[in-house]
Amino acid sequence: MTKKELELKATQIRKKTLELIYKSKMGHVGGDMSIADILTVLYYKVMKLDPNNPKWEGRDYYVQSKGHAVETLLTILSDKGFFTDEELSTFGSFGSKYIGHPTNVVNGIEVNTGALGHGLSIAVGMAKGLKMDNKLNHVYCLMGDGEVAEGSIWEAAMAASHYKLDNLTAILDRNILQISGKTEEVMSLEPLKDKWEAFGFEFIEIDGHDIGEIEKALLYRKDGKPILVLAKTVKGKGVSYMENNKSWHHGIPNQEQFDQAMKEFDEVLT
Ligand SMILES: Cc1ncc(C[n+]2csc(CCOP(=O)(O)OP(=O)(O)O)c2C)c(N)n1
Ligand SMILES: [Mg+2]
Repeated sequence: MTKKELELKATQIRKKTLELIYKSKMGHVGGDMSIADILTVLYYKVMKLDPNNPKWEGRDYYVQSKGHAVETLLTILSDKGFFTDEELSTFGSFGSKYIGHPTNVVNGIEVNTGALGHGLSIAVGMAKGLKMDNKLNHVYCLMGDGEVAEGSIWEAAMAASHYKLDNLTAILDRNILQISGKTEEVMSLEPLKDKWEAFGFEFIEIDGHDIGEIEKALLYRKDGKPILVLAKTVKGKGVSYMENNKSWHHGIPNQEQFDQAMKEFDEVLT
């Protein structure tokens, strides 16, 4: 896919994600919108995957540590053909396996996540295991910025550099907000570059909505070192009234707000 096609795909994914949230009346919309470009590049350009064979041995692995933003991931997985749109339309209803956080009973999802702070440890274990088996598969792990206030993230980071896991790319969705406000007010994180470098990571900072920068960063490799991609993003990206607004962490739009968002997406798509 070209850069232009990926940009359009990301907007289509945002639109479908919001339709899913609106219909099911649940979802973490702000964090979904901030990761749409990153996940689009990962799934349509970067990762080796086979939707017809989700457990294919040659696949790359994705761990979505910020599990609450599952709606974007599920929308992409259905669009890629891991399951049908019809199956996904049961999202959030009683008995459905398509629920508000990632679960590994869903085709294409490797691990259950949602209790924040655990994904990087799981990804480290995967990357270490692959190395022990002399496999070349790559592991990607996406974390929220509020999430990295969890101490377990830093234990995982220590282990990643100790084991020289250069088959691991961690992505930090730096949208500045967590559930209750700005990260720097709730639990200050900066200087993130110094911290990740001190923990032995190769640090790359990008605009998390620039398709070209995302692709370059996700394909970057450094011998003997895990990589941390700090993606500067906007929570609620793509819907004007949601952008940078903490009240859209998990809000559901009313009819008027939904129509407005669809209009804004359609303007980008036409
Ligand atoms: C261990 C744990 N504590 C608290 C929560 C509740 N919670 C869900 S999302 C969230 C905020 C996360 O912020 P961030 O990582 O910045 O994600 P964003 O939505 O901004 O992408 C919190 C505290 C949780 N899921 N897990
Ligand atoms: Mg955040």
